[in-house]
Amino acid sequence: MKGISTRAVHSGQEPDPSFGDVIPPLHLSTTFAQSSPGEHKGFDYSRAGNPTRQRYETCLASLESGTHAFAFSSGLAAIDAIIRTLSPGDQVLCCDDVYGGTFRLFERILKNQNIEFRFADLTDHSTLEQTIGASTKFIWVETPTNPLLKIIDLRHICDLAKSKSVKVAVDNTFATPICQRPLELGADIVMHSVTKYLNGHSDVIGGAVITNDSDLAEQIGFIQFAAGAVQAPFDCYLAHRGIKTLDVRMQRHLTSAMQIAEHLEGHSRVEKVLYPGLPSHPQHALAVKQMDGFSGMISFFVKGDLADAKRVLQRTRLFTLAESLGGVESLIEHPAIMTHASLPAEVRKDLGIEDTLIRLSVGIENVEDLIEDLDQALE
Ligand code: P1T
Repeated sequence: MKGISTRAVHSGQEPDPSFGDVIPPLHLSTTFAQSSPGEHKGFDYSRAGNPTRQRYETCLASLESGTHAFAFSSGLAAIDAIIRTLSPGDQVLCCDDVYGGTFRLFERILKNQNIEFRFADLTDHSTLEQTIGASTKFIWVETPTNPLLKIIDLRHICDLAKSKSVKVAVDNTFATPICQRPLELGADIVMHSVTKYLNGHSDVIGGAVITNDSDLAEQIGFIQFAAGAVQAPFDCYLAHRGIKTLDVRMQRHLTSAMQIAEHLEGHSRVEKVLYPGLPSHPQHALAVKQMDGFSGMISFFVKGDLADAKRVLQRTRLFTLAESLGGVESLIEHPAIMTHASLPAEVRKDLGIEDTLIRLSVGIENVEDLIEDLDQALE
């Protein structure tokens, strides 16, 4: 198999047979001519399948070492489709620290379909064993988690889950396949908010599901076709284009993030830094073993209170105060008020998502400019 950067550039990008376009054309058509009822060239209607989407899905599958991939209209639509494979009465055991929107989808929508969600600290192996029950069908893992950047042992979870016939789903948005490939570690299904690193340019909302379990693939494909949360062709085209530079972008994101994390750790105004690449991170050894790099997300606590955190958030000039992550431009945000506002205050408090917690998405700008920007905001 070719290297991941080669596959990011070439997978699904074979020159078009009609005119030899090196960049395959964008197929916007919603429907396809048939020579006789049911006879066509592989596509009949774009919700069911589209050539631009299919090329992009080939690339997604290749990068995550999967056999099947599905491009969804958002990360949350991808998560929704995975959970819809379950039946009433089934249980999902979920890591306690997840994106606020994932928590909201589980607790306020999917719970009403009689699916139970149990949240537990999956960095603790004894909790994991005790919490898996007879009705547990999926273990849902983010690693690194959003926003506390905990690292969860995928190999351990997958081995344990397999012994109990439970499937493991991994939200690989923060790590990307450049830093971590969960299917290779035994996971059954991987999803992404493509909105983030995979597209990389903050101009597409998208989701992806990748698996090498053909039964799961059949179910996800049917749910996508029947419920309709497909990614539009133009967005597939943009995301596929963005992915070509995924490896080079990630190398810059993670190198700069390491430098910034080290700098913040020595800063007098900073209480604590959370970054899996720092030896002070509680699961640093696991991160070294499990990941090929620690990605570009950093969370840190400023000294003081909410007012001090807000001052920093209002004063950065290169880091834009905005939700989301994974784009070429650096972003800064306040999880308690922004991305994780949908968590009840007591849940946030128990988890440690405090008012002084700030999250950075380190972009690909010159790192010395980013450090200077943070320094003047922290001053
Ligand atoms: O926004 P959407 O493409 O639907 O993806 C949802 C999602 C799923 N999983 C993770 C780990 C995520 O971080 C997200 C979206 N997160 C943000 C918008 C954010 O700022 O954290």
